Amino acid sequence: MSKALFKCIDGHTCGNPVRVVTSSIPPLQGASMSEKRQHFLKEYDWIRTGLMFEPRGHDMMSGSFFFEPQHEENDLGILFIETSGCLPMCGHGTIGAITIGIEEGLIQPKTEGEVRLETPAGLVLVEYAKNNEKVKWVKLKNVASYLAAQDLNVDCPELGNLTFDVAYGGNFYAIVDPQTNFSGVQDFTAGKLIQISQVIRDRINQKYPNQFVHPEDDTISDVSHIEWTGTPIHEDSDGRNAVFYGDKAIDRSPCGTGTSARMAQLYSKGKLQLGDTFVHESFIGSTFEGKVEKEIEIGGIKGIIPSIKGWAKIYGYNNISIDTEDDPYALGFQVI
Ligand code: PYC
Repeated sequence: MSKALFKCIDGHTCGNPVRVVTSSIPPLQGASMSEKRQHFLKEYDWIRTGLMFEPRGHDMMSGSFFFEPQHEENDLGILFIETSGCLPMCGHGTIGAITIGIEEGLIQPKTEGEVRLETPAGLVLVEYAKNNEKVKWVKLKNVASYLAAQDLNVDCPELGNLTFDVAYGGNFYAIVDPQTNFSGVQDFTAGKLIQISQVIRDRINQKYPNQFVHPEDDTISDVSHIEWTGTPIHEDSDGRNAVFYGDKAIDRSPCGTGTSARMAQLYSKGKLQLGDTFVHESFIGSTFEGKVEKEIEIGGIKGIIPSIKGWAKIYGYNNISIDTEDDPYALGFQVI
């Protein structure tokens, strides 16, 4: 490899970036998207860092590649690439990638209005609606989501002792609700939340080693995201969150896997019921509509299938090169 060229379609889902890479797709091996994810991380991670990190990306950058499905009844496989690695599942990434894929003719679903999507975290059933050539909304029925642990605690710089729950919604989230030492996201800047999240994520994983492991796929483990909650901006929202991910990012969207984890937590605590909707606000005030679709059991734990509905917009077409011979920053860098 000296100069690799990647055609990309750029967009955003409720404010958070999505970059679908449509050329130079790596020839991944594996019998599932989870196995392909492992192959990518071993052999092709330079593509992720080159396209997601600065100078071609930024702290929040997030993208994906499409693959042929493993099972013929499905429409598509997807691999998420992010500043944080390759997430097993990404909700805003799915809404953005489906919007881009349908509007640009990259996806031809077997049934109009539905996409059966193989993700590394499992099968995700997607619905979408169009208005002429534009996708109006995308709704995904996410993977099984559940409350993994509750009432844990961590010593947080500046704030002191914090109590939190851990829930899974495609990634493991430490969810910090308002309490004596944390009044809620409405009273914090994104910069401050990033600063303290960087420290407590490490402390949580050190204090609770091997405690958060997916019951059906042990390649999915540990708290990767911190979800801070608080008072919504709009009166018709049910909740607001700021999700910290990667090394320096606060999600600009309400976070699909974070909203799924939040609904699983609230369901388990009796604060949401089967069929309830949950309008979740991001740090910038954009919203996803969540719904508790189904109750399920996973690894002996009661959980839910949540759905997440949101919108995305395309804003650009990019031909990006990664020149490892000539560019000292070919593989990208982060300023933390
Ligand atoms: O929407 O699931 C999501 C997500 C994960 C990280 C950023 N967004």
